[in-house]
Amino acid sequence: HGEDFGYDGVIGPKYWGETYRECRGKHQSPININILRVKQVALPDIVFIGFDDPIDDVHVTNNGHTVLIEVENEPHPRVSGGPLDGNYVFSQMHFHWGDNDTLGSEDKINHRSFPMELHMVFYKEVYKSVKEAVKHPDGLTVLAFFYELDRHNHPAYDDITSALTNVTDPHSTVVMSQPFSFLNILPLDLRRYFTYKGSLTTPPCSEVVIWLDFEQPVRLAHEQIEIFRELRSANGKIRHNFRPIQPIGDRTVFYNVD
Ligand code: 1SD
Ligand code: ZN
Repeated sequence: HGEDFGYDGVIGPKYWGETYRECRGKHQSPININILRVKQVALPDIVFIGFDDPIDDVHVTNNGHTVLIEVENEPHPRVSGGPLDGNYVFSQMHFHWGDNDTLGSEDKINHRSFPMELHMVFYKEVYKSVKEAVKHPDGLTVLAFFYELDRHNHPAYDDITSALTNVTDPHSTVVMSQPFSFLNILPLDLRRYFTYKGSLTTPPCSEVVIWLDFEQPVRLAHEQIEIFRELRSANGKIRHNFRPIQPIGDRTVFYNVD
C-alpha cells in the first residue's frame, strides 16, 4: 500500500486540503519571507537548554516522508525566551529537501530557496505531549535552519549521513553510533532569526506553530545532501519533500536583530 500523503500527483500538496481541512487555513506554512516587509524587533535572548551536551541513544528513523531524529532518554533539550512564553520540550527533528540543490527549503527568503531545511520540533511543556499541544495555538515551536553549499564536508553531519545509509527503506530505525550534540549541527549565529505564526507543513497542517527561522545557514557539502535524496518512501525515492509556499495573509514576520 502507499503513503497517506505525499509530494506528487493525487496525494500531493494541492490535494491535502480535501482530506485535511486545516491545510486550507489562512495561516499556513511555509511562507516566503520578504525582507522589506519584516518588522525589526529586539526580543529577549533565546535560552537553549541541553543543546551542548552529548546525547546517547539518539534514534534515526525513515518514516516514509523524511528522516526523524529522536532522543530516547530524559531530560530532553528545551528552549525558551525569544518570542516564546514558557518552556518548550524537544520532540524530534527532521529535514526537508529537493531533487537538486536549487530547491528544497520550505520557507524562502526573498523567494530564495535553500537546498535543505532542518526542523527542530518542540512542544509547550504545560501541554505534556505533542498530541495535546497540537490542540493549542501556542502548542509547538519549530526552530528552522537553512542549508547552503560548501566545498567541504561538515564533520558533525557525517554521523547523520552514515546513519541514513542504514535507513534507506521506509519505516526503518537505527541508533546513532556516536553521542550527538544539537549545538554541533547548528550555525554559529543563533541571535538573528525571523519569527511568525504558522502551521505544520504536513497534514493535518494544524495552525499551532511559532516558527523561528534562523538567518545564518548551515554549510554542507553537496555529497552530504545527496545522501538524503537516497531515502525511500513506499512509492520510491523521496526526491523532494517540501510543501510549496502559502499566502502570508494578514500575518507579520518579525526579525530579531538585537
Ligand atoms: O512534517 C512535520 C511532521 O512530521 C511532524 O513532525 C509535525 C509535528 O508533529 O511537524 C511537521 S513540520 O511542520 O515540522 N514540517
Ligand atoms: Zn518539517
